[in-house]
Amino acid sequence: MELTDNRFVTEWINEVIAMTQPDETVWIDGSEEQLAKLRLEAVKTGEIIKLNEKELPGCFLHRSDPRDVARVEERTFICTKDPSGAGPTNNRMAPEEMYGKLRDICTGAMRGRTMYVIPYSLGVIGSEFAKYGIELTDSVYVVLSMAIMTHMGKEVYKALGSGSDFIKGLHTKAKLDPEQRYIAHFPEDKTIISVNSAYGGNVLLGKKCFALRMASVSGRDENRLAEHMLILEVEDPKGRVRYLSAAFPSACGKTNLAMLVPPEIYRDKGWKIRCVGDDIAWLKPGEDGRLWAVNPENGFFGVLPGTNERSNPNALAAIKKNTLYTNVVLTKENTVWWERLDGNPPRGAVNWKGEPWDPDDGSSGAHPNSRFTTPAVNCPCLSREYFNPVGVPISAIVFGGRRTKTAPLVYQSRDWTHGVFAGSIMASETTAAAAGAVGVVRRDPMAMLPFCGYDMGDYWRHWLNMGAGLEKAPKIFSVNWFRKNDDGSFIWPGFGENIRVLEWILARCFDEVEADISPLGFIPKVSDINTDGLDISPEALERLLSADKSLWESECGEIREFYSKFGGKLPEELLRQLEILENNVGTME
Ligand code: GTP
Ligand code: SPV
Ligand code: MN
Repeated sequence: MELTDNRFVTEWINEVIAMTQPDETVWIDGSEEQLAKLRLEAVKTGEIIKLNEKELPGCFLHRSDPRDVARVEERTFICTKDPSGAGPTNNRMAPEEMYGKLRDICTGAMRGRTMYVIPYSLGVIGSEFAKYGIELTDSVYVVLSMAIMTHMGKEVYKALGSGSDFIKGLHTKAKLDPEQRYIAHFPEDKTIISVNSAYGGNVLLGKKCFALRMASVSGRDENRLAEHMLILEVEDPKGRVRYLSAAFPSACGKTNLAMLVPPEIYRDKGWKIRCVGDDIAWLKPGEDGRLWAVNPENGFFGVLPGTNERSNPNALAAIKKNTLYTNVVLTKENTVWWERLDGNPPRGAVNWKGEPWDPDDGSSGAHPNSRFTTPAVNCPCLSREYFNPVGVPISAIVFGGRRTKTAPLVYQSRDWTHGVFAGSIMASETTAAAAGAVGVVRRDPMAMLPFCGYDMGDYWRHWLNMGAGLEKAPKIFSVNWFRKNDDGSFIWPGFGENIRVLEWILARCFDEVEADISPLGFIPKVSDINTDGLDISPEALERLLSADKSLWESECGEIREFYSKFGGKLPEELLRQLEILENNVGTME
């Protein structure tokens, strides 16, 4: 049954039906009855596997094609008429050319299949931040995932009314052919088309495609930002509640920081951390001159390997029910396992591909980018503000990445412009979240390299403008939890202990602590990072906070080279900041 007579919706759906030729069209209404029916059907076809109802109630396992396990940045395109619309860091194809390719792939692609019509909202339906989308897909996995990750259901049609202000999303698994895989964005047509994949960020079109790539483009015109950021609520022992947002590249610690459990000595003092978001933040200036943030999502699509009782007990508790697992080990008891969950890899289990698995043979059981999809309400530390449509006021913005040697544990930028510079020069080792080599350092400005939907130079200009319009702009910090000793071990304990750095960051935001001036910016006095209960010497902490002259000399060279790609789009202010950094590095010992 059709759920809307909005002709912008129905005409487009009819066009897609004519092209893809599904056997049947099912309108998703968001009801539990309909979802339960779809789960049953998907279990019958083998698309998902029902897990042990006693241990993991309402949970299912999904296995993706072994050649389809992560985002594909090489095959992700921004398709603008303007040849310079995508900038030097995105792949671009002219719209006609991409539409032509996609038409060939999509024609008849849904024959023998059902097409589902998914209405969803990013942000609470009807709220000021909210934006709407409709995804057409031939994948039940996508329907079940979108039901968890977005505010999904027929109420969206009511909010949309007879208007055309929604993002059209078309997804078909087609033949899952990696050579013909395209994740294509048409910002001028408010359209996303994704073909030949059935995995996560490639196909849940509300996530990276809409909430970041498309929303970053509209954000430029609407005085907003759409960022790859977590949002964290910190309550200190005095009962003061403050919010931070943090941008780390994929698989670099957002979910973990967003669900941080303070160590005992912090808990005893009364510190509390609550989660407002773990992956995406939409930000805009409030009337009070502060920057306000909401999380447009309704669930978590989080990395499983490394998730355990010590690293992220909140995530572990969240995924005990109503969770969709992708690409993990299935045990004899119909439960799941992944690397570093515990020290007891199961015997007689099957690996993420469904093959018999011997934990002693050196192969990994779960895929390194295996993930959970779980509703936000499952998270034990969810902030009460999670669903607040107005959002939360941000005191600090934190940038971070995986750097083995170069970046210090933490430093504060001198002002907003210097902070935008710090974001623009971010670099991080690549991870399994995207197809391609892992562990290679690349520049990933604001953790948005794969997600900024327009020219990154214009995006930096937009960041600078946003700050200029804020009377009480957040302070900007850079962190690195991933510095290593020469023996390859992490120096900083990370995870829950990261609160020690957050404490300093907040103290700086509210003028409660002095700092030292370093070539990079403000750094903590060693005695101002609380190390009580930690096995870390003042010398080691000093090393963590230090910056090496020769490493930063080559860093400056690489930044200059990276910046040169942007030509006239590079804001002058950032070039000035680079000159200051080069000068400062020259004075290092
Ligand atoms: P996306 O969902 O891909 O955007 O990633 P994310 O930024 O949310 O990453 P996540 O929190 O899932 O962390 C990914 C990996 O980083 C996991 O294997 C974690 O165990 C590891 N990790 C997270 N925080 C820390 C930390 O403080 N120290 C160390 N050493 N590892 C960490
Ligand atoms: C990321 O890669 O940053 C993710 C996972 O959060 S995905 O949704 O696949 O993009
Ligand atoms: Mn992400």
